[in-house]
Amino acid sequence: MKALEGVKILDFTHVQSGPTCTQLLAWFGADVIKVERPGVGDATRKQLVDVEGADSLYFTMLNHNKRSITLNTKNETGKEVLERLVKECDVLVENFAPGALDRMGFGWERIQELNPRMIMASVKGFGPGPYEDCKVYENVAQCAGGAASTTGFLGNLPMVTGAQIGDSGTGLHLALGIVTALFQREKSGKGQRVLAAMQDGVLNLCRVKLRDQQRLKAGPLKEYSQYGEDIPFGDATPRAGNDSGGGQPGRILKCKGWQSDPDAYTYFITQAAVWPKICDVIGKPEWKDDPDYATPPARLPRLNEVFDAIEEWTKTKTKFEVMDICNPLDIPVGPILSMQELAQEASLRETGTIVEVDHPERGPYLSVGCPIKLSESPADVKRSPLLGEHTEEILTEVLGYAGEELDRVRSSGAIGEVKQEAAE
Ligand code: CAO
Repeated sequence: MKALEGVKILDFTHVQSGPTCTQLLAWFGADVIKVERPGVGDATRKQLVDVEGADSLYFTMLNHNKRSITLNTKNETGKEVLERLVKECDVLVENFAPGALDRMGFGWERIQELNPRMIMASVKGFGPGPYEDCKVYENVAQCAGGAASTTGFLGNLPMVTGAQIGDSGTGLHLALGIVTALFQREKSGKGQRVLAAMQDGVLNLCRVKLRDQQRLKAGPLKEYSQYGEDIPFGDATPRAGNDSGGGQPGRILKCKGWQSDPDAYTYFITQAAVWPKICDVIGKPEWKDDPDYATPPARLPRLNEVFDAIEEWTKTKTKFEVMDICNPLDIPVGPILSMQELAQEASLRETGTIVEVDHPERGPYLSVGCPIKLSESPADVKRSPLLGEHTEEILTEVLGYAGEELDRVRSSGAIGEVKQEAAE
């Protein structure tokens, strides 16, 4: 038995933010029914195509363990099928542009009329306010949520990160909102609206930068490298390069091979508790008792010098040797791992964090499995559905269409072309 077994999700999501949310719910055992436009489907099916004629990795890696029904929700019969889906499901998840569901005739009031227990969950770019009608993609959210202004190096352009904190990050927030609303429904018997705005999600993940914004009033941010470099602070939290975000200074340092390998680096944290061990490892035992280096406040104006000395040592070791030497001493370090290295990492394969999935159109491919492990509800990753693969099955088994009524839906144009293999 899976944690969310019995929960039916009407999945109206597309692209990345919404699909990451419903994929998580599917991994926890929910029955996720993805509604897609006949003949077209989620636009990502045909974006960044690497195998001609096959669903893209963009799509397959975000839509595991779901069922797909094709349905034109602007067609009268399509609307009728959608109404039955709304009555049958527990949660409707959507990330359409603002207003699209209302234009379709399925705004919150109509949904409540059809099913008062329905939880209606939405990703939008912005919450209520001046930008609520805007369409938003990942990098717009990173910029509007405070990530870009605080990422990158001082004096250089704002920078977006590779981690999809706007899309996948908001999907995660929405998933938490949905299971919380389901929990509340157990007691109240009522559905509710759940909104995760991408700007809010990114800002939540940038919480420490709003902390620093307020600390600026009390003087310069001493753990930022620019403090030791005598560069004055302005009015807003600055970009901090690779400085660590907390009270234990850290940097990315070169390791052996850095001249030719773009990822031959380690992250090195000068945690106060292990400072004496760091001094011994890097061959600076005299720093242990030197008042200029012995305490964290004394080191703050000298971080460049400190990290230069550590880097002289890390440059003589590979990033894995740094890990092997520092770990037993409790010195927190971490190798910069490339996607190539992560894809081959045996321990990630063993835990199911990296999985190989087979797909009828494209053959085997790698994906990231469920990153949250439940001991009583393990997630087994199943391939994403082909467009409309489960249309017949959902019409008949979930919605109970049969006989003439089923024929009427089939011939209405609402579900598009009926694929023979799907019908069988
Ligand atoms: N049958 C009939 N029509 C359908 C349909 C179906 N099964 N599914 C979708 N449609 C229609 C919608 O009703 C909408 O029609 P109208 O514009 O006439 O109301 C239309 O398809 C397009 O939907 P959309 O506006 O959501 O899609 P888009 O490609 O224009 O915009 C995006 C994409 C992502 C910018 C927008 O959906 C958005 O801002 N979403 C919220 C924020 C978000 O999630 N962004 C992250 C996306 S991942 O980077």
